[in-house]
Amino acid sequence: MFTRQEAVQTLLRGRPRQPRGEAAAFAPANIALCKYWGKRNEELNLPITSSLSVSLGTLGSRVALAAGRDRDTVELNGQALENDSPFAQRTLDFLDLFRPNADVRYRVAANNTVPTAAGFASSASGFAALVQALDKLHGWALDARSLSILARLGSGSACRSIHNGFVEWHAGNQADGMDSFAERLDATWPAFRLGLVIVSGEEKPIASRPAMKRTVETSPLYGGWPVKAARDLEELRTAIRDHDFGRLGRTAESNALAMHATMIAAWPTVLYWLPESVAVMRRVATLRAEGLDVYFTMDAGPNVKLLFLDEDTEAVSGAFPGLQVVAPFW
Ligand code: 2P0
Repeated sequence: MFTRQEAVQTLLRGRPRQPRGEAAAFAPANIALCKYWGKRNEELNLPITSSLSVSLGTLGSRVALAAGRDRDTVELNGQALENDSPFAQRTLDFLDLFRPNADVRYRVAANNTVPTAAGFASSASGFAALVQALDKLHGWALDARSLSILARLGSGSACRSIHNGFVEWHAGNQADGMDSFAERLDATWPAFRLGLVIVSGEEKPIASRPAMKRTVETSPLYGGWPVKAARDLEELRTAIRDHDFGRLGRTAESNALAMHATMIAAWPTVLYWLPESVAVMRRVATLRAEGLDVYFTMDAGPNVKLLFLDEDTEAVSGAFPGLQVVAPFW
Protein backbone atom coordinates (compact mmCIF):
# COMPACT_ATOMS: atom_id res chain seq x y z
CA MET A 1 0.00 0.00 0.00
CA PHE A 2 1.12 3.53 -0.84
CA THR A 3 2.25 5.42 2.31
CA ARG A 4 2.02 9.10 3.23
CA GLN A 5 5.82 9.26 2.99
CA GLU A 6 5.69 7.95 -0.59
CA ALA A 7 3.01 10.49 -1.49
CA VAL A 8 5.21 13.29 -0.13
CA GLN A 9 8.26 11.98 -2.02
CA THR A 10 6.29 11.85 -5.25
CA LEU A 11 5.05 15.43 -4.90
CA LEU A 12 8.39 16.89 -3.76
CA ARG A 13 10.61 15.15 -6.31
CA GLY A 14 13.20 17.64 -7.55
CA ARG A 15 12.18 20.31 -5.00
CA PRO A 16 14.47 21.84 -2.35
CA ARG A 17 14.52 19.88 0.93
CA GLN A 18 16.19 22.30 3.37
CA PRO A 19 13.96 24.81 5.16
CA ARG A 20 15.22 28.39 5.34
CA GLY A 21 14.30 31.22 7.70
CA GLU A 22 10.67 31.82 8.53
CA ALA A 23 7.34 31.71 6.73
CA ALA A 24 3.65 32.11 7.52
CA ALA A 25 0.36 31.40 5.79
CA PHE A 26 -3.38 31.71 6.42
CA ALA A 27 -6.12 29.28 5.34
CA PRO A 28 -9.88 29.55 5.83
CA ALA A 29 -12.03 27.03 7.69
CA ASN A 30 -14.69 25.36 5.54
CA ILE A 31 -18.20 24.04 6.00
CA ALA A 32 -19.34 21.19 3.77
CA LEU A 33 -22.70 21.44 1.99
CA CYS A 34 -22.20 17.87 0.70
CA LYS A 35 -20.27 16.06 3.43
CA TYR A 36 -17.18 13.89 3.50
CA TRP A 37 -18.01 10.92 5.71
CA GLY A 38 -16.13 7.66 5.19
CA LYS A 39 -12.70 6.68 3.86
CA ARG A 40 -11.55 4.14 1.32
CA ASN A 41 -7.97 4.53 2.62
CA GLU A 42 -7.22 5.63 6.18
CA GLU A 43 -3.48 6.16 5.74
CA LEU A 44 -3.97 8.69 2.92
CA ASN A 45 -7.38 10.08 3.99
CA LEU A 46 -8.92 9.03 0.68
CA PRO A 47 -12.70 9.50 0.76
CA ILE A 48 -15.42 7.17 -0.45
CA THR A 49 -17.35 10.11 -1.95
CA SER A 50 -16.62 13.54 -3.38
CA SER A 51 -17.71 16.52 -1.27
CA LEU A 52 -18.43 20.23 -1.67
CA SER A 53 -17.81 23.04 0.79
CA VAL A 54 -17.79 26.77 1.23
CA SER A 55 -14.77 28.43 2.81
CA LEU A 56 -15.25 30.91 5.64
CA GLY A 57 -13.23 33.88 4.37
CA THR A 58 -11.30 35.41 7.25
CA LEU A 59 -12.25 32.70 9.77
CA GLY A 60 -9.51 30.12 9.82
CA SER A 61 -5.94 29.51 10.92
CA ARG A 62 -2.67 31.35 10.56
CA VAL A 63 0.44 29.23 10.93
CA ALA A 64 3.94 30.69 11.34
CA LEU A 65 6.89 28.34 10.87
CA ALA A 66 10.59 28.72 11.50
CA ALA A 67 13.44 26.31 10.93
CA GLY A 68 15.90 25.72 13.73
CA ARG A 69 18.36 23.21 15.12
CA ASP A 70 17.64 22.88 18.85
CA ARG A 71 14.17 21.43 19.41
CA ASP A 72 10.67 21.35 17.96
CA THR A 73 8.20 23.73 19.61
CA VAL A 74 4.47 24.11 19.06
CA GLU A 75 2.34 27.08 20.14
CA LEU A 76 -1.42 27.30 19.82
CA ASN A 77 -3.15 30.67 20.20
CA GLY A 78 -0.12 32.09 22.00
CA GLN A 79 0.27 29.18 24.45
CA ALA A 80 3.34 26.92 24.33
CA LEU A 81 2.20 23.27 24.25
CA GLU A 82 3.87 20.16 25.65
CA ASN A 83 5.18 18.14 22.70
CA ASP A 84 3.18 15.12 23.85
CA SER A 85 -0.15 17.01 23.83
CA PRO A 86 -2.55 15.74 21.12
CA PHE A 87 -2.32 18.92 19.00
CA ALA A 88 1.49 19.08 19.12
CA GLN A 89 1.81 15.36 18.46
CA ARG A 90 -0.41 15.48 15.41
CA THR A 91 1.46 18.53 14.09
CA LEU A 92 4.93 17.06 14.67
CA ASP A 93 3.92 13.70 13.26
CA PHE A 94 2.89 15.53 10.07
CA LEU A 95 6.12 17.59 9.99
CA ASP A 96 8.14 14.35 10.21
CA LEU A 97 6.96 13.66 6.65
CA PHE A 98 8.93 16.70 5.45
CA ARG A 99 11.95 16.82 7.76
CA PRO A 100 15.04 16.32 5.56
CA ASN A 101 17.04 14.92 8.51
CA ALA A 102 16.87 14.65 12.30
CA ASP A 103 18.95 17.84 12.79
CA VAL A 104 16.22 20.00 11.32
CA ARG A 105 13.76 21.28 13.94
CA TYR A 106 10.60 23.31 13.43
CA ARG A 107 9.03 26.08 15.50
CA VAL A 108 5.29 26.20 14.87
CA ALA A 109 2.89 28.94 16.02
CA ALA A 110 -0.76 28.41 15.08
CA ASN A 111 -3.50 30.96 15.68
CA ASN A 112 -7.15 30.25 15.04
CA THR A 113 -9.69 32.91 14.19
CA VAL A 114 -12.45 30.28 14.24
CA PRO A 115 -14.24 30.46 17.59
CA THR A 116 -12.28 27.88 19.54
CA ALA A 117 -14.91 27.15 22.18
CA ALA A 118 -17.36 26.33 19.43
CA GLY A 119 -15.79 23.06 18.37
CA PHE A 120 -15.52 24.17 14.77
CA ALA A 121 -13.03 22.09 12.88
CA SER A 122 -9.78 24.01 13.00
CA SER A 123 -7.83 20.99 11.77
CA ALA A 124 -8.91 21.69 8.18
CA SER A 125 -7.70 25.30 8.16
CA GLY A 126 -4.72 24.37 10.36
CA PHE A 127 -3.28 21.73 8.01
CA ALA A 128 -4.04 23.83 4.92
CA ALA A 129 -2.15 26.78 6.43
CA LEU A 130 0.68 24.54 7.66
CA VAL A 131 1.21 23.05 4.18
CA GLN A 132 1.32 26.51 2.60
CA ALA A 133 3.77 27.74 5.26
CA LEU A 134 5.94 24.64 4.59
CA ASP A 135 5.83 25.40 0.87
CA LYS A 136 7.17 28.92 1.51
CA LEU A 137 9.71 27.83 4.13
CA HIS A 138 11.30 25.30 1.77
CA GLY A 139 10.75 27.22 -1.48
CA TRP A 140 8.84 24.37 -3.18
CA ALA A 141 6.52 26.60 -5.24
CA LEU A 142 3.95 23.79 -5.53
CA ASP A 143 0.70 24.27 -7.46
CA ALA A 144 -2.70 24.28 -5.74
CA ARG A 145 -3.39 20.67 -6.66
CA SER A 146 -0.22 19.41 -4.95
CA LEU A 147 -0.85 21.63 -1.91
CA SER A 148 -4.37 20.22 -1.65
CA ILE A 149 -3.05 16.64 -1.74
CA LEU A 150 -0.46 17.40 0.95
CA ALA A 151 -3.09 19.07 3.15
CA ARG A 152 -5.32 15.99 2.73
CA LEU A 153 -2.55 13.83 4.22
CA GLY A 154 -2.91 15.89 7.43
CA SER A 155 -6.71 15.86 7.53
CA GLY A 156 -9.14 14.98 4.75
CA SER A 157 -11.22 18.15 4.85
CA ALA A 158 -8.02 20.27 4.89
CA CYS A 159 -7.64 19.69 1.15
CA ARG A 160 -10.71 21.94 0.66
CA SER A 161 -9.27 24.75 2.83
CA ILE A 162 -6.55 25.45 0.25
CA HIS A 163 -9.19 27.46 -1.64
CA ASN A 164 -11.69 30.24 -0.98
CA GLY A 165 -15.30 30.23 -2.14
CA PHE A 166 -17.19 27.09 -3.17
CA VAL A 167 -14.82 24.13 -3.35
CA GLU A 168 -15.25 20.58 -4.63
CA TRP A 169 -13.06 17.72 -3.40
CA HIS A 170 -12.85 15.08 -6.14
CA ALA A 171 -12.78 11.68 -4.42
CA GLY A 172 -10.60 10.19 -7.17
CA ASN A 173 -10.11 6.48 -7.63
CA GLN A 174 -6.35 5.93 -7.86
CA ALA A 175 -4.74 3.89 -5.08
CA ASP A 176 -2.00 6.51 -4.63
CA GLY A 177 -4.54 9.35 -4.18
CA MET A 178 -2.92 11.60 -6.77
CA ASP A 179 -6.38 12.27 -8.25
CA SER A 180 -7.98 13.07 -4.87
CA PHE A 181 -7.74 16.85 -4.41
CA ALA A 182 -9.95 19.93 -4.16
CA GLU A 183 -10.65 22.64 -6.71
CA ARG A 184 -12.45 25.95 -6.48
CA LEU A 185 -15.71 26.17 -8.40
CA ASP A 186 -15.86 29.02 -10.84
CA ALA A 187 -18.68 30.76 -8.94
CA THR A 188 -19.26 33.60 -6.57
CA TRP A 189 -22.36 34.46 -4.55
CA PRO A 190 -21.90 37.73 -2.65
CA ALA A 191 -25.30 37.49 -0.88
CA PHE A 192 -24.58 34.00 0.52
CA ARG A 193 -24.42 33.90 4.34
CA LEU A 194 -23.63 31.34 7.02
CA GLY A 195 -24.65 31.74 10.63
CA LEU A 196 -22.89 29.88 13.44
CA VAL A 197 -25.17 28.80 16.29
CA ILE A 198 -23.07 27.69 19.23
CA VAL A 199 -25.11 25.42 21.48
CA SER A 200 -22.20 23.87 23.34
CA GLY A 201 -18.45 24.33 23.70
CA GLU A 202 -18.07 20.97 25.42
CA GLU A 203 -15.78 18.30 24.09
CA LYS A 204 -17.59 15.93 21.74
CA PRO A 205 -18.18 12.34 22.83
CA ILE A 206 -16.14 10.87 19.95
CA ALA A 207 -13.65 12.43 17.52
CA SER A 208 -14.70 12.49 13.87
CA ARG A 209 -11.94 10.13 12.71
CA PRO A 210 -13.01 7.07 14.78
CA ALA A 211 -16.66 8.07 14.33
CA MET A 212 -16.28 7.93 10.54
CA LYS A 213 -14.61 4.53 10.74
CA ARG A 214 -17.29 3.15 13.04
CA THR A 215 -20.03 4.40 10.73
CA VAL A 216 -18.49 2.76 7.66
CA GLU A 217 -17.90 -0.51 9.53
CA THR A 218 -21.18 -0.87 11.45
CA SER A 219 -23.95 1.37 10.10
CA PRO A 220 -26.61 -0.54 8.13
CA LEU A 221 -27.47 2.78 6.43
CA TYR A 222 -23.98 3.54 5.13
CA GLY A 223 -24.60 1.61 1.88
CA GLY A 224 -27.05 4.29 0.77
CA TRP A 225 -24.69 7.19 1.49
CA PRO A 226 -22.54 7.20 -1.70
CA VAL A 227 -25.68 7.28 -3.86
CA LYS A 228 -27.14 10.16 -1.84
CA ALA A 229 -23.85 12.10 -1.86
CA ALA A 230 -23.44 11.77 -5.65
CA ARG A 231 -26.97 13.05 -6.25
CA ASP A 232 -26.56 15.96 -3.81
CA LEU A 233 -23.28 16.98 -5.37
CA GLU A 234 -24.99 17.35 -8.76
CA GLU A 235 -27.85 19.30 -7.20
CA LEU A 236 -25.46 21.66 -5.42
CA ARG A 237 -23.40 22.34 -8.54
CA THR A 238 -26.60 23.28 -10.36
CA ALA A 239 -27.94 25.37 -7.46
CA ILE A 240 -24.65 27.29 -7.21
CA ARG A 241 -24.48 27.85 -10.96
CA ASP A 242 -28.08 29.17 -11.04
CA HIS A 243 -27.95 30.99 -7.66
CA ASP A 244 -31.00 28.89 -6.72
CA PHE A 245 -30.91 29.32 -2.96
CA GLY A 246 -33.89 27.09 -2.12
CA ARG A 247 -32.33 24.23 -4.04
CA LEU A 248 -28.99 24.73 -2.32
CA GLY A 249 -30.55 24.95 1.15
CA ARG A 250 -32.78 21.89 0.76
CA THR A 251 -29.92 19.82 -0.61
CA ALA A 252 -27.42 20.86 2.07
CA GLU A 253 -29.87 20.29 4.93
CA SER A 254 -30.99 16.95 3.60
CA ASN A 255 -27.36 15.90 3.04
CA ALA A 256 -26.42 16.72 6.65
CA LEU A 257 -29.45 14.84 7.97
CA ALA A 258 -28.63 11.81 5.85
CA MET A 259 -25.03 11.82 7.08
CA HIS A 260 -26.22 12.00 10.69
CA ALA A 261 -28.70 9.20 10.02
CA THR A 262 -25.81 6.93 8.96
CA MET A 263 -23.95 7.84 12.18
CA ILE A 264 -26.95 7.42 14.46
CA ALA A 265 -27.50 3.93 13.06
CA ALA A 266 -23.86 2.93 13.77
CA TRP A 267 -23.15 0.67 16.74
CA PRO A 268 -22.42 1.98 19.28
CA THR A 269 -24.34 4.98 18.02
CA VAL A 270 -22.52 8.17 17.01
CA LEU A 271 -24.92 10.80 18.29
CA TYR A 272 -23.57 14.35 18.23
CA TRP A 273 -26.95 16.05 18.68
CA LEU A 274 -27.82 17.69 21.99
CA PRO A 275 -31.38 18.68 22.92
CA GLU A 276 -30.36 22.27 22.08
CA SER A 277 -29.24 21.18 18.58
CA VAL A 278 -32.65 19.64 17.97
CA ALA A 279 -34.34 22.80 19.26
CA VAL A 280 -32.41 24.84 16.66
CA MET A 281 -33.39 22.41 13.89
CA ARG A 282 -37.06 22.68 14.90
CA ARG A 283 -36.84 26.46 15.04
CA VAL A 284 -35.43 26.51 11.51
CA ALA A 285 -38.35 24.37 10.31
CA THR A 286 -40.86 26.74 11.99
CA LEU A 287 -39.21 29.84 10.51
CA ARG A 288 -39.25 28.25 7.09
CA ALA A 289 -42.94 27.37 7.44
CA GLU A 290 -43.47 31.06 8.23
CA GLY A 291 -41.79 32.00 4.96
CA LEU A 292 -38.18 32.68 5.95
CA ASP A 293 -35.61 31.19 3.58
CA VAL A 294 -33.27 29.60 6.14
CA TYR A 295 -31.72 26.12 6.22
CA PHE A 296 -29.21 24.36 8.45
CA THR A 297 -26.25 22.03 8.20
CA MET A 298 -24.38 20.18 10.95
CA ASP A 299 -20.99 18.51 11.25
CA ALA A 300 -19.39 16.15 13.73
CA GLY A 301 -20.54 18.10 16.77
CA PRO A 302 -23.62 19.63 18.40
CA ASN A 303 -23.40 23.13 16.88
CA VAL A 304 -25.60 24.17 13.99
CA LYS A 305 -24.70 26.25 10.95
CA LEU A 306 -27.46 28.24 9.26
CA LEU A 307 -27.61 29.03 5.56
CA PHE A 308 -29.44 32.13 4.35
CA LEU A 309 -29.10 35.19 2.08
CA ASP A 310 -28.00 38.68 3.04
CA GLU A 311 -31.53 40.12 2.70
CA ASP A 312 -32.65 37.84 5.60
CA THR A 313 -29.71 38.55 7.92
CA GLU A 314 -31.78 40.71 10.25
CA ALA A 315 -34.67 38.26 10.50
CA VAL A 316 -32.38 35.27 11.07
CA SER A 317 -30.21 37.13 13.62
CA GLY A 318 -33.38 38.19 15.42
CA ALA A 319 -34.50 34.56 15.71
CA PHE A 320 -31.08 33.37 16.95
CA PRO A 321 -29.57 35.89 19.37
CA GLY A 322 -25.77 35.76 19.44
CA LEU A 323 -25.62 34.38 15.89
CA GLN A 324 -22.21 34.84 14.32
CA VAL A 325 -22.74 35.74 10.67
CA VAL A 326 -20.13 34.92 8.04
CA ALA A 327 -20.06 36.43 4.53
CA PRO A 328 -17.80 33.99 2.62
CA PHE A 329 -17.56 36.12 -0.54
CA TRP A 330 -16.65 39.41 1.12
C1 2P0 B 1 -16.88 17.42 6.29
N1 2P0 B 1 -16.38 16.31 8.45
O1 2P0 B 1 -17.08 17.17 5.09
C2 2P0 B 1 -17.20 16.34 7.29
C3 2P0 B 1 -18.61 16.47 7.79
C4 2P0 B 1 -17.17 16.23 9.66
C5 2P0 B 1 -18.57 16.06 9.24
O2 2P0 B 1 -14.49 16.32 7.33
O3 2P0 B 1 -9.87 11.89 9.51
O4 2P0 B 1 -11.28 16.07 10.31
O5 2P0 B 1 -8.78 14.14 9.32
O6 2P0 B 1 -9.77 13.03 7.31
O7 2P0 B 1 -11.49 15.94 7.80
C6 2P0 B 1 -14.24 15.94 9.60
O8 2P0 B 1 -13.30 15.01 9.28
O9 2P0 B 1 -11.26 13.84 9.14
C7 2P0 B 1 -15.05 16.21 8.39
P1 2P0 B 1 -9.85 13.20 8.80
P2 2P0 B 1 -11.74 15.32 9.10
O10 2P0 B 1 -16.47 18.54 6.67
